[in-house]
Amino acid sequence: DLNGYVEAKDHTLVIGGVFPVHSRTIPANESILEPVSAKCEGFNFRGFRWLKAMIHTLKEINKRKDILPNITLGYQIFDSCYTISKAMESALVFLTGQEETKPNFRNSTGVYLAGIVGSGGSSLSVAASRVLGLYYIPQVGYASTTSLLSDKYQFPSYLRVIPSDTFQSDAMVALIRHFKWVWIGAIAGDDDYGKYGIKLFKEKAEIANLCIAFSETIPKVYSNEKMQKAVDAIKSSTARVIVLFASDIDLSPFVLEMVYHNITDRTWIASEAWVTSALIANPQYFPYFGGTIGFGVPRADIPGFKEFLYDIHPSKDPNDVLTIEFWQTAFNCTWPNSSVPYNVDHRVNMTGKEDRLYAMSDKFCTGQEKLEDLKNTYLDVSQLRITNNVRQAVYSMAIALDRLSRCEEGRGPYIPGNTCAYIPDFEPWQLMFYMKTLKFTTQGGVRIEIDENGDVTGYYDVLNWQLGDNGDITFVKIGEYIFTKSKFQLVMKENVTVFWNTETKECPLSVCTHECLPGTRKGIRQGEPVCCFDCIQCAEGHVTREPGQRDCEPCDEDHWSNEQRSECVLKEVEFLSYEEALGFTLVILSIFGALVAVGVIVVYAIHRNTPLVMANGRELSFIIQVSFIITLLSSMLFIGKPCNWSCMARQITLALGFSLCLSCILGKTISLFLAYRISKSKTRFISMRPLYRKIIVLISVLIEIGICIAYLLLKPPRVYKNMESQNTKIFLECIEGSIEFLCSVFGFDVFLALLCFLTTFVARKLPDNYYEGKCITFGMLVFFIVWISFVPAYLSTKGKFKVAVEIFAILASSYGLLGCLFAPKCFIILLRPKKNTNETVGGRVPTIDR
Ligand code: TCR
Repeated sequence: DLNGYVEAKDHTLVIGGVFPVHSRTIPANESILEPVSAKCEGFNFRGFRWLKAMIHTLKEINKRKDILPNITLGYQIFDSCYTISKAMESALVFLTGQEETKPNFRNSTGVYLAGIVGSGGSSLSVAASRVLGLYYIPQVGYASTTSLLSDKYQFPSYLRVIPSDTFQSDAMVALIRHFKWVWIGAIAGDDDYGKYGIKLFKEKAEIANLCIAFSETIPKVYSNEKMQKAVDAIKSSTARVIVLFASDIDLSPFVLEMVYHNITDRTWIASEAWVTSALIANPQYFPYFGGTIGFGVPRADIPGFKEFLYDIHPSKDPNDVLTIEFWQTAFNCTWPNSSVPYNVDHRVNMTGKEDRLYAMSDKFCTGQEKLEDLKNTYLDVSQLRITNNVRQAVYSMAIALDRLSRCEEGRGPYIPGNTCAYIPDFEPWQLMFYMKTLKFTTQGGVRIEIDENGDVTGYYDVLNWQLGDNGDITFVKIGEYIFTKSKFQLVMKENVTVFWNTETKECPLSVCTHECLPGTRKGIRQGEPVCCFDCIQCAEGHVTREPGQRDCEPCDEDHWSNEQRSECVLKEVEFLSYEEALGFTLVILSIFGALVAVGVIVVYAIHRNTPLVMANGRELSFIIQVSFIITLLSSMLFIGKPCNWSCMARQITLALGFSLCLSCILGKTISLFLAYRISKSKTRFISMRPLYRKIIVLISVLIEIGICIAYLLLKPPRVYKNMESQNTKIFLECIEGSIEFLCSVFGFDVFLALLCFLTTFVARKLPDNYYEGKCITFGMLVFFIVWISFVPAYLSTKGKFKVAVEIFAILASSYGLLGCLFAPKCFIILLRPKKNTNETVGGRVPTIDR
């Protein structure tokens, strides 16, 4: 069913041609049917033009008399559909001349062919499978693991009993993550196995956030230049862990290279193809490859196999060339009268030049050599891994054949008519049906289930290369990677020690840059892999607690970052406390002031009947002293840790203290003022009734109390944690609650003060012997000056100093008033008692209090 053109009749020779006239084949639907040549789609004009050009040229040549005069050229041209299988098919048609979907199944042995086990390496299986797939001839692989072969569109008849490399790359990533490596080198063999294997690994590593430091291939045909490229990459990279995806045969020149360049201190992650290879696991290479970790398919014991292997001798069959060669190589001798050359090595050596070594051993084999004395991979049955796979591949084919042979007519799988196939005359695609769904349990109890992609699942042994007691490399099982349909899991054994080929004999660290310490975060480097980064210190107020974090987290509002930015620490809470010098001094000052006021009271009480005291108004003076004590002591409420009640108390007591004090002074000044007015009008002195003065005091205090109560009830002041003004500290302060209320509370005091000032100012010239008016005027001035200068000072300070300024103003104004009002009087009472007599007082000045 190949599309194409033929013109062969009456021609002497035919030239074949294959052109991509179509771009692809149409995938066949369900394929237990007979194999058919795939149909194509996507007509490709360019390819068609190429085809036409060929025909045209041939015709032209046939017409010409100067080229091939008596010979005409025909042609047979096929459409490759741009597909390998189609191209293979046409190639086969060219060769066999059989344009059919069934080739000659009776093969060269003359017996029917059931299927094929094999092609070890992936590239080989791929090539073979392309042809075998055309006819659905079952092919069971035992070692080809490339993921490519899972594609049933390209390789419809390929099945295997070894898991695909998809699982292995998963396992490698899991292993790398287990040991916390992130910076990984990748080296691949230059074939389908290596290239697809490393590709899968890189894809999965990327998903797992690992970084590939470099990715190189080992050339299949020795090339010094290509090899050096890989060696240089390994040498110059900081990656200590390198994944090596290649078959052991391709690997051996690379191993020599490592030895030559003395590259040690690397941990190799081995792919399945070389992890247990005797070629590489040579004690000689242990300094370079010791500690290698890799994945091996499970090993098994095959009963009777060892005996079978030992049953070999060249004398059994003189035509068995392979046995003779085995014998010659193993015992380093020449078998008499045989044509088998001894020790032929066409290997390309390290210089890149090929040299052939023909070396006939002059020693003849006797046939008496003992296999028992031989230390040879052939006889080593301790690592039967792939060997066991071969066995399973053969078994699976046999079991499928067995199932086929048990088919009951009329109940068979083939449509139409539910027919069966019969041994020996069946067609391979009929066996394919049984192979595709094959599930069986081996003698060893291992379950094998071939899935729709021809793949199996299972588990890998995680092996570590260690030096055994006898100086050989042993593969110590350090864990298992289990992968079934439901589970993908790396289980490391706990009680085995892993050998590390590092200087410290500890697990290596494979990173591009070391993890960022707490307090710093990762900063990306433009254009470099994510594993290479800078560590940037967090900004103030931001921290990273664990190493290696990507972002700094902000501390919450009560906390701030410490010096290293590794932790949020509680912010320092600041307030004016009793313990510190400033607070303590202020307390002393206020107590001292209160004591002074008490002292004045005592002095007044002792001298209560002296004219001066009496003229001053005894009750009012007493109340004023009490109010001084209140205001002075109220300043202590400003010190210490503020809380809601102290915030309320401090403003209220202060305001009330002042209003009491000022209203008493007002009582005095109003009397003076009235006295002054009366003296001006030249009428008789009358003094204001003391009762009125008390009423004034009472009213103003009541008003103040009213405002205070409203303030407390409606919008009381409360504590506030001020975090805005400084980052590292919390200021515990009181906020007013309502600035309007606060202003009215103190506004009323100011109002009283103003009244006092005005009334005394007017009456200051009144001649009284104790300069009462002048004293009060002066005291009020001090009061104003203190509070006016308080405002800017208060507004420009912060935190506890704000409170200190306020206390200072309270103390200063109280001291000022106390001093101005009572110091001169106490001076007279105590030191100039002569002045404090009736005659000096009497007659001239009105006594205001009686
Ligand atoms: N898959 C490899 C070949 C291979 C091999 C082996 C060769 C595997 N394991 C063991 C020799 C010994 C795994 C491939 O090419 O697919």
